[in-house]
Amino acid sequence: MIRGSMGQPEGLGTQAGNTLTLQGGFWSRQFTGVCCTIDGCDSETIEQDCDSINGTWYADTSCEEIDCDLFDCPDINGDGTVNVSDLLIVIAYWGSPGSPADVNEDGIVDVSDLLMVVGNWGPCE
Ligand SMILES: [Ca+2]
Ligand SMILES: [Ca+2]
Repeated sequence: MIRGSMGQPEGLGTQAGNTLTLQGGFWSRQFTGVCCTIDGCDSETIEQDCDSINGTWYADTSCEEIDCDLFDCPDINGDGTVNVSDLLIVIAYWGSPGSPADVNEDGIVDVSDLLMVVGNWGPCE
């Protein structure tokens, strides 16, 4: 098993699209996601590389489709701080599609959005 020694525990965050395939006896890595960091969006990354630079990785998308600024500061109610108010909005819209609480813009409010709020706790810069 390649995975499991670093990064988030299984079941937390986005694990979809992680692709390690055995081809012709060699492990080949497929670049099927993008990585949002405080510096912006990196295209053609894999999850492990993104984890190593403390980025947030998204499968099967492109930098054109993702707004990384929101990832740096998921301030849902726009008061300049990520705090319990934003957390409560995520909980209030849990499972809802098309909500402003869908901070990672994957179409649903779920644990990924919750983790982004918790992981960016505090004033926006
Ligand atoms: Ca806020
Ligand atoms: Ca989401």
